[in-house]
Amino acid sequence: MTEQPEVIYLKDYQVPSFLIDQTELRFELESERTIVNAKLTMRRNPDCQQKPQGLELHGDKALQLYRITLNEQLLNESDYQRLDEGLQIFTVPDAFVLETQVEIHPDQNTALEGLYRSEGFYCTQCEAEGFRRITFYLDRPDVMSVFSTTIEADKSAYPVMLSNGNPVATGDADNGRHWITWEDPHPKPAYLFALVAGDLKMIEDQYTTSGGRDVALRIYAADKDLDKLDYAMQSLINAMRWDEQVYGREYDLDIYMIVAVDFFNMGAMENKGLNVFNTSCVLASPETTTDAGFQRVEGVVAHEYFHNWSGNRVTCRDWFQLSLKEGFTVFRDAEFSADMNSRTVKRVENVALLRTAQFAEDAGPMAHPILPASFIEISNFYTMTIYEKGAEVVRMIHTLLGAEAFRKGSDLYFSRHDGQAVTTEDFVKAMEDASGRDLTHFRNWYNQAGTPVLAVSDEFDAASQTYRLTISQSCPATPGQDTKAPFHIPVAIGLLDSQGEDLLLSDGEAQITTQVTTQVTTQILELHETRQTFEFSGIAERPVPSLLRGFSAPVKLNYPYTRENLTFLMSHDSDGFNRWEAAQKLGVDILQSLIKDYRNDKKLILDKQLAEAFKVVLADESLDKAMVAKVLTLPSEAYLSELAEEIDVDAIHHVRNFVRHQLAVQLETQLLSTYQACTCDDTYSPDAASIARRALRNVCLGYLLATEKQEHLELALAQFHEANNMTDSQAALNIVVHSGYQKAAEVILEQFYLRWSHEPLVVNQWLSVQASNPQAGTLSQVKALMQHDAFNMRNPNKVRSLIAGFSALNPVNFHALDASGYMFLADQVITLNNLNPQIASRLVTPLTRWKRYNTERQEMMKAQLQRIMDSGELSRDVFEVVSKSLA
Ligand code: 0A1
Ligand code: ZN
Repeated sequence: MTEQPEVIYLKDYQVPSFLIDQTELRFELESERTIVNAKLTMRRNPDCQQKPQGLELHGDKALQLYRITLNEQLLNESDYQRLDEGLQIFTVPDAFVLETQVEIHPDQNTALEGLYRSEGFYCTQCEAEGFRRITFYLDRPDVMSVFSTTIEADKSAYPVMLSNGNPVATGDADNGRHWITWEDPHPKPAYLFALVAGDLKMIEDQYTTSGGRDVALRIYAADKDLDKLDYAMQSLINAMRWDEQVYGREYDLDIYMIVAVDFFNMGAMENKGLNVFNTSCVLASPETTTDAGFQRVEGVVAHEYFHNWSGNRVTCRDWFQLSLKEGFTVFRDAEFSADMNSRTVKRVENVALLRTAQFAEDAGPMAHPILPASFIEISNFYTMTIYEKGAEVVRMIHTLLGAEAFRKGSDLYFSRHDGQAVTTEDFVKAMEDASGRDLTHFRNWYNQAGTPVLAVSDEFDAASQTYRLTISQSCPATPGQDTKAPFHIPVAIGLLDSQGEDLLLSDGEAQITTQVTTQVTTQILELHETRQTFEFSGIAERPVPSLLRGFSAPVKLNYPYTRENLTFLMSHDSDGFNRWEAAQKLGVDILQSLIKDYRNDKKLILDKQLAEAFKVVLADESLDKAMVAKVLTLPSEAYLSELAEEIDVDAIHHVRNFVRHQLAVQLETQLLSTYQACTCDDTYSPDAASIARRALRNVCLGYLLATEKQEHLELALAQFHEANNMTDSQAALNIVVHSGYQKAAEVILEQFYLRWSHEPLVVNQWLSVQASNPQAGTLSQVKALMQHDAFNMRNPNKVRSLIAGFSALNPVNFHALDASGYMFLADQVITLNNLNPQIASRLVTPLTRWKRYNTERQEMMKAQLQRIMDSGELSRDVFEVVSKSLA
């Protein structure tokens, strides 16, 4: 905690002065304290020009230092000094062994960084800079060391003791204690270190890699959760196979372990050979987990597994390079999920997330390029930009190079940099070298923040049968970057004739590489300039353009589509993503004009086109039900807010509800018959077809309740009571509660809690259904729930469910004009600033977006940011976000 924290700049990067070849750790876990002995075999870094006399190690203030020896000589206080956040030893030789002994207090660690306790278990979280809370070290990713870890603890309370690598020795000690030594042969940075100890149970399976290595797969959890681990295991095996098939990557140790813990700041962590997971990303059972939950488990298990290559074998030189591992790994896990499920549905979900959360971040005070130039607290940079936009940038390279050259590029990247800590530049260079493509201009994506905006216009010349598309690009200013150079943007397009058939286009790329003109239906236009015109010849009639197919670049695209164009594309576009996109655009267009009417006190009348288009979609049994569900879902309030010049929360909420009501009334018969057609009492399975059926059924149920007819409430209540799976019962609960049937809501909320109070993850859903309720009175309910047994301010999952559930997912209540929502959030941020800075700084996000609202709300939001600022000593995490928001 500090008043004016230091800003760290990428331009100041220097190689480390010392290296650590070997790290030997010994943990003595005791009830009140833990003793950590560290033996570091160190030497000067030959690549470092400077030859400092002394050595500086990172180390948290809270480390209680007992002793230091250098080459077995005990140092005394004149040989070293404690620094604000480290330790300086005044003189060291060129090569030496340094031993330290410190005491730490995992029980008191509420920040959940370093070694801490989660319920009965000890566990660690070292990324990004948690290792320095365990011992003095060179806690930076470019210092890679071989680790050996010995853990000693009480045998009955901590029968299982895990660390990275392989167990090499174990034995009993005095006083009912035991010990184990683990050795990890792969040099790794400290952020990939992990330790777990507790009364854990596990399931085990086995995988033989394509190269013939037998790998034991173990997933550990509390005894009561042992029955919820099978899906994660199957997902892990699928991910291992997929990475061999698609990227040629094999696993490299004899054991792969995953441990589920209740208290965790993020989703999961890719520690070498010993992933630590938030229970929310590993436990899955039909009774307790929704379809979205199952898919999250599959995606996160794969994500952490894929990090073994993209992150662990090849890691980051410094934390500015975070997107090197995260962007690439998100791209890899998204492609895996697309291959395991429906590719189009996965893409639609990703893009919806990107366009709401990431675009908003890129337009806000914390906007940063995927390769940031500076930070105060690196934990604040585990962002949608680093992860999701980073993945989009890798996806664009894939699009530009094609699958084959991209694979050559990734092979080259992995072989060239195996065992190294590298930069995003190294990644792009490998892609260039393997493919022969020049990505010089493309590199702007790494250094420039902001979402580019494309304006597209077209003209058709019937006489010469020529069609021209003119695309202009611009990018709004972001903090510290007033002007932007143009980006290199791949725009995938198709042209539809009046029958809805794709026209054949010549593929420019193929022409260049093979001198043969191939005909394709989707062409990648490469935009480099601020304004470029692309010409298509041999076009007999004016086509309807299908633009940015598959969302080929993370941009906003404007083209003056008529509503007729959009309904035409909804039913004819051969690109599944763009069929959905056409529906979204139609919805946005209609909603935006109604929002304008509402703000001008005009009577709201819904254009018939939307109901007609939805009717066609509902009637078409050939369509994928998951896509029907997506198409029928109106653009979210978050997306409408993102698109608005000034966000009018109440107008958006009111108008969206009005449209839902109108659609529900007009399509009631079709919705009801689709609902019934999708009803079946099979045993639960999280396969794509079953998920699709449930998704469509629950979208229909949501609309039916919007009719406000009692009979449909009965339908929802019946579904709630009869469901054999959490997806259907939670959907019914959510719909009833959010539709304002207060009495019925109270009854089923109570029943739900009584049934599930022993399942923390289900209770979290119960909290968030209530927190996100748009009905009046929610804030008092949220405040009451903070006193409930179900809530615990020290558990990030509870905080996310209840507090973020309110502030981030309940715009009408959070933005109440009496500022009550803003004051509530500021109070919680101030409390959490002391308990868990990472969670506090994430929580503050909705307040940071104050510029997007009218002046009245702006003033109230700023006042609460200022109150946080003035509330006392702020953590670096909260200081950075709040000060940048007020700047
Ligand atoms: N590297 C992990 C995410 C992660 C990041 C930071 C953490 O603590 C500050 C924890 C986990 C991943 O990408 O899955
Ligand atoms: Zn990751």
